[in-house]
Amino acid sequence: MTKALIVIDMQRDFCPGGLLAVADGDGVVAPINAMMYEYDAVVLTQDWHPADHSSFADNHPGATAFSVTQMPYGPQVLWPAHCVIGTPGADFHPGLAVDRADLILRKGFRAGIDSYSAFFENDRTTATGLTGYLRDRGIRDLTFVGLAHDFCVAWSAMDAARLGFKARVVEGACRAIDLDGSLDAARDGMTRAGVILA
Ligand code: VGL
Ligand code: ZN
Repeated sequence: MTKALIVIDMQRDFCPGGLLAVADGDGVVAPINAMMYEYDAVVLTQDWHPADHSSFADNHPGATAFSVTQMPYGPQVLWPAHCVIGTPGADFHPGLAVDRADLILRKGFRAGIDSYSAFFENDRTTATGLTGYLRDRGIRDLTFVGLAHDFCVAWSAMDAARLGFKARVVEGACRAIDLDGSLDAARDGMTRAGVILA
């Protein structure tokens, strides 16, 4: 079976010193680079938001970061501004072996809707196009790594399993935000969706 490594959001803003830093986020760069050689295809995702993005707390007067608001498509965590298009924080971590990637998929570029998953935006219906790309290449076996374990990695892996891909998360090559038990909840959700946690 053709196998792909899907590297989620390994960007400066999710690493120490970034605007939405995940603890030890940069600690997974070296293991991910090493894993890239074991796959037939490598896909990188890139969180890619306009400055007026509706997931940013700053764009909701009076709201604090990490609170939850109601969006037309459901509940949405309000984040500190991060991965703004064209800023250094949106760049990949400088140590990531970006040249090994076949595809770089950007997500979250619509101001009115966030996109944790690499497959569907947070309304759960707007497709990013990744499903078609993988199916057209005959890729059915997916391994997920990157940031953040409990948000974009988990949502991507759960969607992959629901779409009928073989979906595996290598937890040692992920780091979590862990907001109010979100890592345990994400692990639970992934297991129930049929994702293999390795
Ligand atoms: C992510 C929150 C907001 C992630 C992206 O990559 O997990 N989390 N945007
Ligand atoms: Zn984001």
